[in-house]
Amino acid sequence: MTPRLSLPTHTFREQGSIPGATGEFSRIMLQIALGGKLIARDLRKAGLGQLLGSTGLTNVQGEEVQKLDERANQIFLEVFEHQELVSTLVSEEMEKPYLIKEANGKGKYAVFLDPLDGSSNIDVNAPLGSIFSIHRLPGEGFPVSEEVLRKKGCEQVAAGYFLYGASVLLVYTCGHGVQQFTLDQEAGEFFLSANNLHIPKRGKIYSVNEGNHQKWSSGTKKFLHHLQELDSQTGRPYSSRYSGCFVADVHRVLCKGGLYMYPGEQKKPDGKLRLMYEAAPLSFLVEQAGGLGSTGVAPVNQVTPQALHQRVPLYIGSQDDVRKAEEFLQSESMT
Ligand code: AFP
Repeated sequence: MTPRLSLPTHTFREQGSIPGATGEFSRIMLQIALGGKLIARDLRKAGLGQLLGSTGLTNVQGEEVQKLDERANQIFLEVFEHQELVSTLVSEEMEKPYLIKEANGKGKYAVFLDPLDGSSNIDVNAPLGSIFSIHRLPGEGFPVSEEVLRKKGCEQVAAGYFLYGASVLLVYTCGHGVQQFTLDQEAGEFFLSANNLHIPKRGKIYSVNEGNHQKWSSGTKKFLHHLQELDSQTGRPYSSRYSGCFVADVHRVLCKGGLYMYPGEQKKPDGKLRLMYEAAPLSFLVEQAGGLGSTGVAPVNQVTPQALHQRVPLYIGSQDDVRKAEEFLQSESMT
């Protein structure tokens, strides 16, 4: 039986194959992995302690903060506290960038986080995720201003997610393909469970909250109608799957093909998903697997952020399916 490849072994082996690699990325990945393990541990026993329910607070997004949202954010703050590589954390749960004291502004990297994605699933034991994106900062000892942090998705050095489901998965890319690791809870370690994930060029699944149908543009409505038409030659109608957790729905289309969308709406033209720590990291990862991440009119990772918590409309998944969505949306914008 081939020995299982642990995350530390895999990252150190990868590092050896990248010219000039210093091992810094490996160290950051292992710290992120520790964050995922600690969150998975708390989720497993959330119903047994005082971790379910709301804090009664609202975050910068104006959304109600669940106790586990706050706990997940705190875990990542603690994981990155005693190190000097990462100088800054940007999180869905914090309005301002968090400067890590020990790094004293000298860290070369910034980590962008959605510490717990799918919060509406917490109290019903449905899938949850964490999303991370790593950017290289321009040199050491500079003031970490918001302007410096507003970097395009195409500048990410790594991105990925944890999926807290029947198994706990870590799926990430550092620009050399997409790897999937599964947590062996007894061993307390992630082991490689899928190498170089590749998304099918086209699928038969779409993920969207159809309850918002009346709020969509005519182009979006026409696209959904297209997916639902009876046409066996093009494998339509597609099946609808929507979990309420972006990570879980994107993982499904990554494995099986299809697309996830959170369209813009008449009163919310930018939709709901945040660019820097939701849409951009998963677009980077999906593109590394041969798929696409689009705002409907442009690649997500070519968008220049105007604000750290900026939202974007999102169509992400198989190349042919995202391109078809763009056709419907762009034909509408020309009318
Ligand atoms: P929460 O983390 O606030 O539950 O938002 C989850 C999310 O960002 C994404 O994970 C889901 O796909 C989407 O929002 C669900 O939003 P709707 O409930 O509006 O469909």
